[in-house]
Amino acid sequence: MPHPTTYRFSFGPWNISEGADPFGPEVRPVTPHESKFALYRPLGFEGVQFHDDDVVPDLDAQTPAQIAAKSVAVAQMLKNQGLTPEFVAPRLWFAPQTVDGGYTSNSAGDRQYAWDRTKKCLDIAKAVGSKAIVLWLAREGSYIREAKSAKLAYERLLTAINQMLDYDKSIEIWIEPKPNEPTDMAYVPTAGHALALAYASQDHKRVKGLIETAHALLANLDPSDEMAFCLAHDKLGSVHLNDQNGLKYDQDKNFGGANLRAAFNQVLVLEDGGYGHRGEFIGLDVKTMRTQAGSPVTAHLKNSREIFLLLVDKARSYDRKLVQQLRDNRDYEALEMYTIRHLLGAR
Ligand code: 3MF
Ligand code: MG
Repeated sequence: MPHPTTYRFSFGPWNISEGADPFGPEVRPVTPHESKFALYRPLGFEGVQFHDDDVVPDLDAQTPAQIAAKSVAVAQMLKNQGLTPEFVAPRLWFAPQTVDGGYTSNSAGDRQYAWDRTKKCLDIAKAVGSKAIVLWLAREGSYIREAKSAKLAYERLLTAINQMLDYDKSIEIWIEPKPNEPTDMAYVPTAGHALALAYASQDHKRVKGLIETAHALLANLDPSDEMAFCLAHDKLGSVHLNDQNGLKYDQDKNFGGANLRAAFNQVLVLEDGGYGHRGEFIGLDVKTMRTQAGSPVTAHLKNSREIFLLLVDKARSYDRKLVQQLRDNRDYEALEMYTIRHLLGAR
């Protein structure tokens, strides 16, 4: 038996939020980024996930020298706090140039903006010492089918990925698939699409997937299978564990909060797939409930981490011999009952 993995946890500063939603404003005062970083270690987290402008605010208005200086300052702050930058993601969904997508926009000017912004993101990743960037392809899709050529869009995505691999010869690119929201239909909705792009690229070893529970569920897929698919290709760069109650808006609920058994199966796949042995992070992408009092609210992060660790205990005490025997006997009724009893702690 290999040593049990000691998991390392990460989250992004956006996970400590003020509670605004499309129907109402903030309900808590803003917590400045600088004070968020001090919260990581005490909560049991050591990895920080960034958007490019979480590192360098107002990025589009900064000169290269300003970008470099700010990145160095953030790298130093991380060092002082004992934190590791897990990834940096180009925010390609906020600027006026990304209203109809970046890499797949019909406008050559917008595509140029997307590439310029991506280069800044790659520079920032290098400067803060992050080994990966994440592509959550928020607006690379369409609201109506006739709006874009999907074939051309896939070709443009591949070209953009190859340009990134070329621009930075050591960076890894982790694609975070999501089937919809904000677009009606996204071009990279599943792990299968992400890995197909990876294999088509000029250096596939550096292109991987980041699987988010809620995004897989929005695609009506099982998140543990999406993770297993990436693991089978040695291409699970990271995870965004959370939960989702059915096919509705992206909820980012606490891990296991909607479906404990599905959460257990994700933990089982990560455990059995050797995830984390090379320092991969257990990333959480969870949103605090708008109803929660206090500021800053961090209970959802602490709780999701604890739920994960409780499920690791369940995964480690899951009787593999019995499971094998029940599989051999093809007695899935008994296997299901054993699993439920195990999860409920029933004797
Ligand atoms: C959107 C997401 C995003 C991404 C983040 C980093 C706000 O549904 O999940 O979180 O995870 O942009 O890629
Ligand atoms: Mg996410």
